[in-house]
Amino acid sequence: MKMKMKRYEGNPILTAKDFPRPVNSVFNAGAAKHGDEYVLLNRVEDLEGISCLWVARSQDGVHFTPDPQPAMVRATEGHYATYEEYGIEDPRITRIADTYYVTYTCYSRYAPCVGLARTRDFHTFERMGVISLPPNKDVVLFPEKVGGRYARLDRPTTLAGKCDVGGNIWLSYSPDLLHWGDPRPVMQPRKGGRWDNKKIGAGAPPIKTEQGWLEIYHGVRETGSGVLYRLGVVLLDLEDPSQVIGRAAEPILSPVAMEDFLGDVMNVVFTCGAILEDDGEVKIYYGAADQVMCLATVNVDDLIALCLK
Ligand code: M1P
Repeated sequence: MKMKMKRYEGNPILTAKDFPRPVNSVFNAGAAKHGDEYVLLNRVEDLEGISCLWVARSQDGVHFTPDPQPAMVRATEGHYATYEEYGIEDPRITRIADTYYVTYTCYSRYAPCVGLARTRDFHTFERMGVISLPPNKDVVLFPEKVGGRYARLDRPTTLAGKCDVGGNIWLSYSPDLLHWGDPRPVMQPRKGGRWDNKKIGAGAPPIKTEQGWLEIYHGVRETGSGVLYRLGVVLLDLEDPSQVIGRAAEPILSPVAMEDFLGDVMNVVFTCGAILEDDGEVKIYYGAADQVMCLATVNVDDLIALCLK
């Protein structure tokens, strides 16, 4: 069976021009369904190059309208200012019970680390804590406890040198979403000239399927003209997500459309959010060229089959 990934013909679904004030770019949005509404929590970069998180809403998952104001901007005073000095980026949304948790990258002179916030209504957001040391990013929470503990994937950035590779995906556990430990390596960049040979990072929060946790991740390859970001898919064991059941050999989405090149960072598709619909369609929201938001759809069974091939 051949996987049928369909890019929305009206891409991009959000651009800087859609926002009520001048901004540089909108990309890498977390995604959720909240009641009748689809919500994107977008990374919006201002004209100075500082990112904030900005909600856009939709009735159909395709046509989005941004709120009048951002939902979260970097803290400039108080406890969080230390971590968010250079902005907040790349939010992922996970619903656990009736609360939506947002993990996001906090940027500062100390390198990226990870913040956790929560909301119930997508109007007010409450910061809960900083949940990693730097450098770490690309954190996604699992939507339910695994073996009685909260679980997450992250990417502590090991430097090359004596280490074989950097940019691996790890699993860790927590009793309360704030304190994390018991880390286990999950997967590494693949060697050789493969599409994900330089570094990888979790993309959308894991989707539970009967066959395992389905994780859409990004993989990076260094090329003569810079980095090339693509999306891939992997199936993790339901009870022990550090165990890979199957990892698709090929990427599921690559930069090929005009909007994937025409932006601040060309050759990039990058996801922070995907929604599984009742009919099996997966809506993958992705940032293109670190400039605009786009949508692609695919059947969940096609993704699972690709992992098991
Ligand atoms: O420019 C491409 C991406 O680069 C970074 O990705 P990673 O998480 O792999 O380090 C991030 O800055 C991301 O926002 C950006 O899209």
